Amino acid sequence: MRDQTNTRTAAEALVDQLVANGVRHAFCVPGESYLAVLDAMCDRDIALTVCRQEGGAAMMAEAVGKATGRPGICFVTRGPGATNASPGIHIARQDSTPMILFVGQVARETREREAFQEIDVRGAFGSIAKWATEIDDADRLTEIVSRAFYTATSGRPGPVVIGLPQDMLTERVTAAAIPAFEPVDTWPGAPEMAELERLIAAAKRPLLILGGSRWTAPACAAITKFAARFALPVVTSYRRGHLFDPLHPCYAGDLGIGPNPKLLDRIKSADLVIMVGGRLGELPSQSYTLFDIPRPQMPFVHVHPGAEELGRVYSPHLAIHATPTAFAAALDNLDLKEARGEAEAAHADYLAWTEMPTEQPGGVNFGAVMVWLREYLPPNAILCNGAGNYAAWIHRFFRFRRFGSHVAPASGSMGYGVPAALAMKRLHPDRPVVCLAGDGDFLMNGQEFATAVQYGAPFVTIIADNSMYGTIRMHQEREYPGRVSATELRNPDFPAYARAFGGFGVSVERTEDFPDAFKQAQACGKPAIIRLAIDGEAITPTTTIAKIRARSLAEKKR
Ligand SMILES: Cc1ncc(C[n+]2csc(CCOP(=O)(O)OP(=O)(O)O)c2C)c(N)n1
Repeated sequence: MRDQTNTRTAAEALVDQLVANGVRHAFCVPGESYLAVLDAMCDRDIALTVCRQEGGAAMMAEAVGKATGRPGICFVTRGPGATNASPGIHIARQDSTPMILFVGQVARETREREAFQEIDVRGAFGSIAKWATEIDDADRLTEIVSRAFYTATSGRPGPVVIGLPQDMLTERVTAAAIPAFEPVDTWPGAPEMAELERLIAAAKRPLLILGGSRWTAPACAAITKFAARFALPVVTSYRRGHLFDPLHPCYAGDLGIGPNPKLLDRIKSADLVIMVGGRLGELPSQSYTLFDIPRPQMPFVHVHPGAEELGRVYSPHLAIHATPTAFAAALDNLDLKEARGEAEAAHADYLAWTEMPTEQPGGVNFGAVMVWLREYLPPNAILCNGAGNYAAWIHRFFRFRRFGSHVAPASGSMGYGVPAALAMKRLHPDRPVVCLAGDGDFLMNGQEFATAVQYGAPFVTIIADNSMYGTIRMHQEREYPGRVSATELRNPDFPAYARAFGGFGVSVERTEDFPDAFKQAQACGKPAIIRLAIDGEAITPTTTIAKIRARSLAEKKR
């Protein structure tokens, strides 16, 4: 509460500064360590979502950072709260997402006694956060929070973690608020763009790969215009499918797990690859086999907002230190009269690979479900998911038509879909939001279904229930055929779970029953769970457990 002296507590100054920086949503699990912040939230214009576990809260903040390009905000308490939040920090780091995690900390005079739940914020988060610090002096709070916004968003974005000693938060401060930050753009230089022009003009089979963060809808539109001018095939990197309309005639496909073999051939035979925004990490690079390291076999242009990423793994023929937004805007000036790529053939390959669902064992064909959803959902729908083999059907058969319509962890963390879907529904109450989850995946943060009910956030969760940690079982059958260990699951009755939490639940045993179930789930106006009975044999869109096992056994006999 404000006193008569016109000073604010450090906690009030902190919340004011969040508001000044455009923060409208924050996610938390409360703790006695930061009561002063919770109190300051009472009279300020921030929608605070109270969650059931810090992992969920941190993933919600990460999802907001991913979707908006501005730091997602999360508050947790010291030791157990902070460590519970760590998966969100790891995702933000690997996915280059701006976020700020505030950790209520023990009082300064008890520090380093291993006081109750004390955590060394700098030590614990030093290697996974972009910056981890603690505010020791209340008078420097606004300076440090301002820096956190710049650090989280500049260059290659990432997570910042800030410890807030409990006694510091109630000190009175006179420091004025620091003006709102704006992310800093890095523009490509004229010599680099001239060299890019020369490389494209000389190429017969150039292609673009889009990935990473620091994109906007106008940047995606500028890239689309550029690709269309020169018929350049455009590939999207793992979990970045929303950067390019898959029905645009230049779209060549998704480069992630289980990509179209024809797409891989096309990339391998390209005579110029231009990677914009992403890192070409382990999954899109097909376990670092697609391009030679350190020097790719074909002319390779890497455009990245983080100077330290250029030359880190791949030694590019041309490095362009620029944000995707600035790079895309600069493309209009390229003068390339003759250049033509092979977009038409690439797009035909993409459509052929994704048009029809593959045959699957069992009553529910998840590919057919995804095809139905892609036709039924409007382009502004947002899909969220975590990790598991079920996601292979999303990547292959769904079509993300708009920037920001897919929110999923490129870092492959399970448990992400429910928190992300809730965060998206809080941000965009008018847009349809669908969470896709595996049975294992869902229960990693399934408790946040209660948060969805509490806030009346009616998104639909579709659980592909195959009663196992399918991805790991698949690897198990490849490496140790027939020796099933720690991958079987006995699941709860998911529709009953939904109802017990105050939501809607239904189980679908046959593909043809899915459309009605989905329409009912959408119409009920509550958070909903549709459980799909997926046959355990249907392990990927193209193979079965039995086939993988038989092949591995045959190979081992040789
Ligand atoms: C937090 C986390 N823990 C463990 C893993 C390793 N992992 C990847 S996929 C997977 C199994 C996923 O099972 P499920 O959600 O049921 O989906 P399925 O693969 O069966 O479709 C596991 C355990 C992970 N990626 N993330």
